Parts: sequence; C-alpha cells; structure tokens
Amino acid sequence: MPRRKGRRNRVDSRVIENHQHGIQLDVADGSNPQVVDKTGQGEHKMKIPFLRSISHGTPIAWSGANPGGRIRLPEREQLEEKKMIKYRKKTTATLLIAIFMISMFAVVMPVGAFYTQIPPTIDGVLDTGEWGDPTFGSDYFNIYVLNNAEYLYVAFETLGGTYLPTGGGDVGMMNLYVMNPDTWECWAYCWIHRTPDLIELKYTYPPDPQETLETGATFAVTETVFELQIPLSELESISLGDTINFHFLSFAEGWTNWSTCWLYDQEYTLELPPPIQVDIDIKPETLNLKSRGRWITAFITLPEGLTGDIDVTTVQLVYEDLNLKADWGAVQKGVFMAKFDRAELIDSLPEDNFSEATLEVTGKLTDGTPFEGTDSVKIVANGKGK
Ligand SMILES: [Ca+2]
Repeated sequence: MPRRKGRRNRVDSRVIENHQHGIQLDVADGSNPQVVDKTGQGEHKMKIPFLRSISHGTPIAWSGANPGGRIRLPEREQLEEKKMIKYRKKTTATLLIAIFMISMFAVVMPVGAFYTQIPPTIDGVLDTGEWGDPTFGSDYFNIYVLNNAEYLYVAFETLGGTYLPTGGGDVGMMNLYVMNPDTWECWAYCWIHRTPDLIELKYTYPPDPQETLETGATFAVTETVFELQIPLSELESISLGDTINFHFLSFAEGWTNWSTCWLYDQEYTLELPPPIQVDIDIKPETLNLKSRGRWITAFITLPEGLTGDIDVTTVQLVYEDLNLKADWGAVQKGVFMAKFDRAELIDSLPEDNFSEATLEVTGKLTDGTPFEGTDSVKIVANGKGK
C-alpha cells in the first residue's frame, strides 16, 4: 500500500483502488466527486461532499473499461470507522438531547426586508441570488425565508456533510411548523418517509384530534436543499405584517448513517410589499392658518393599470409628527377623495408666512398593498380668516 502522508488530517478524502486516469465518479449518493490521481500510480483520491453517507463498501460507478466498484478504505481507516459507528450509536441520544437543549436557547435573529418581487423557483436548487442572504443559519444549515402577498417561501440548505432524507435508506422526514404566536395555532407541513410529491398539512394545535388537510403547498428536495412554497391563504389567522414563529425538523437515515437538523423558535415577520407611489393633489393649495374651513382634501390617483380599492380606514395625512386619519373617503369620478380635519393640521403647521409645507398621504389598498405620495401647500400665516 502506498504511503499516505498526512492522510489523517484529510478527512474529506477517500482512496479508491482503480487503474485508470482522469475518471469521473458517480457515487451512489448522487454526488459527482472529481477524481484526481495524485500518486501517478493509479491511486485516486477524491473529495466526497457527503462524507457521512460514504464508508467502506459503499458502491460506486465510474466511466471506462472497468465500471463499478466499491469504496475501499485502508484497513486502519476501516477500524477507525467501525469504532466511529459504535461511538456514534452510543452518543446519538446524548447528541439529540444536547441539540434540543441548545436550540431551545437559540437566539432569535432579527430579520430584514424579505418581501420578494421575484419568487424563487421551487426546484431543489439554490440558484445564485435566488434567495438572498440566509435568514437564519448555523454551522450545519442555513434557512432562507421570503414572502410576497400570496406565498411564504422557505428554503433549507444543509452544510458540512449533513444531508436531507433523499437517496438511500427508507426512513426520513422533514417537517416545517408554522405557528401563530398569539393563538399557538400550528400548521405542520410534513414530508414523511420520502414519499415523492406528497406533502401533508397537519394541524397540530389544538392537538386533539390532529387533522390532516389537503395543502396547496409545493416542495422540491435534493440531498442538501429543501425548497417549500406555502400559500398564505392556508395560514388563516395570519396576515401580511404579522409575525410567525416556526420550527424546522429534518431526520434522515442514509446509507450508513443518519442526519438531523433542528431549528426551534425562530420568528419571521411577513413583509408588506413596498409602497406604491401615487399621485396626490391637496386642496386648497394655499392654506390660510386663520381659515375656519372644516376640511383639507386629498385627491389620490393610483398609477395607471393598477386596479385596487383604497381602504379608507388606513388613509392618513402625515406631516412631521402628525398622523391624521381621514374622516371620510370615497371614489368620485375615478379619483379617490379623502377629507381630513383642517384645524388639526393647522395646529401642526409653522406660522411662517408664505412658507411651504410638504404633506404626505399614506394608506393601503384592500389587499394590504401600501401606497404613499406627497404634495405641498403654501402657508399664509397672517392673512384674514375666512
Ligand atoms: Ca430554487
């Protein structure tokens, strides 16, 4: 056997016996490690991305005159591996408990802007820029969360040799629990025992009886990536702007080993879409501070092609610290007209004669989409009251 200098530190390498050069391996777990002949004597070393799923005796295939074979580990490594398997079995329960305990104390990370204009493709592949930066992460997995007005999107990416329940073995599940932290209603999206194309929606709270419902959720899974799209309409008591709590659990039994991923008690706020810019026309254009007029009126025109009703209860006139709710609003001749209390606005305006004030009008459409726009008014501070 050739001397294997420094191999003890190269835990991601395995030696295979083969007498061809430049071969491409197809390892049975679906990975395609590149084979490099480092010895020049027909001994090939390869990097295996999923070390845990490959051990002595793992079947492999390669192109060429001598296809097929098995991973052969040097005797010393075989012994080490046997010891390791024994050790892992012993420590499995301890590890699970430890992971559970640690995860219970995991810091809930703040989240940023995750409203997505371009929905991710649910295909089990994380394309560059598809999901942005991870929302939550650790050394052995990343979780990406996005939403738009229709869907919640979640992607799970394993790292460092952890794998998801695909490929070999027949035991495994992946569950994503979405909770309403106010009511503790729970929607459990469960993929169990590697059933292709079947994801179930189970209510787990209230827990008795547990109900399994049809779901419009779709998913795609590969050994290291799980992508899931959940219709927000299924999360009945949750709306855009609300915070959800979720747990993720994955358990996989693979070729020679198992992998688990746990993530508990993470929070995510369903983002509202960015505000639509609308055209605002405020009347009167010149505001006499001594005026006794009852109203100031904003005419709101939505961008062309936008269909949507304005929810009058959300319409506000904003000036510095003042947030004035509309007293009245209705569509007249295709333009939405909102009326605000003029005296309340005047109380907040500066008494600078002939100055100008920029007023903002904000609100939401009935589907929750926010809008905003501005207009300015001239101020007459020492005119006669009318
Ligand atoms: Ca994708």
